[in-house]
Amino acid sequence: MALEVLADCIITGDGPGAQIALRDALAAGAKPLTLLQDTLIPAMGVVGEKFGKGEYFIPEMLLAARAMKGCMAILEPLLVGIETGSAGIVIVGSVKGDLHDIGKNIVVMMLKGAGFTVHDLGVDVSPERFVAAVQEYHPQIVGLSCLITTTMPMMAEVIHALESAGVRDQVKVMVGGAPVSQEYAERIGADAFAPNAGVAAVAARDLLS
Ligand code: B1M
Repeated sequence: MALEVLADCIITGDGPGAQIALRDALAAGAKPLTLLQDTLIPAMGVVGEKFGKGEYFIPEMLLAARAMKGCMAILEPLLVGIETGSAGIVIVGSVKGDLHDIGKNIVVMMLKGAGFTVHDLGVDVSPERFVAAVQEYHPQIVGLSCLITTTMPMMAEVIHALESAGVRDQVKVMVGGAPVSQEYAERIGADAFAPNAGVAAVAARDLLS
């Protein structure tokens, strides 16, 4: 019941209600990762469907996103745990032109939970900023997130910028986001594709093994 209320609060953009339902579910013994994967993420999918059908507009999407972020703030300390950041260094960002960050933030959480030190560059990150961050943080992995088909080519632009700056062979590039596929990742010369945050953490470890 609490789970239905939680999903409904996300879909209707009721942030305070979502946080109460989430805390109730946690108190009843629900696992943080299960709540994220089985309730919160699918609820955002419903929001997307409603937007796609013309039932929701930007304000409803923003309210749902805010409710989701409130819940993620509660879950983050539970998911990240006490790993020390010894697995490697990753920089992550949503590519230029893309303001979606919920999925990217979940990837950041899961990478931290898997022991990586993560530098989150935020959203609308230009290829030049990715290059500068490689030079500043010396990561082993560059993570690119993209949610809209029109910003997908920006992933290839980032890889091109890394090549032009002479740092492409110093890093592995991992790409993800709803419109991205394994085939697209291979086409643009990325080293890994992850369809979700859980796979992203495993793929990051695989890239460095
Ligand atoms: Co936007 N939006 N949006 N939106 N939005 C989508 C993506 C859309 C599919 C909705 C739809 O039409 N049904 C559609 C894109 C269509 C397309 O590309 N063809 C769309 C559109 C069109 C737009 C605007 C253009 C709308 C407009 O202005 N007319 C606009 C674009 C703004 C911009 O970026 N320049 C826009 C704006 C917004 C809001 C700002 C209102 C808000 C974002 C708020 C925010 O993120 N802070 C928003 C939202 C909320 C959505 C939907 C509803 C939900 C996205 C989300 O958070 N999903 C979305 C519909 C949908 O996804 N079904 C939609 C939940 C999240 C957990 O999943 O992000 O896929 P996801 O992340 C997953 C995986 O993809 C993967 O792991 C994550 C967790 O498991 N993953 C990675 C993600 N990044 C990864 C990186 C990795 C590895 C895995 O390695 C580095």
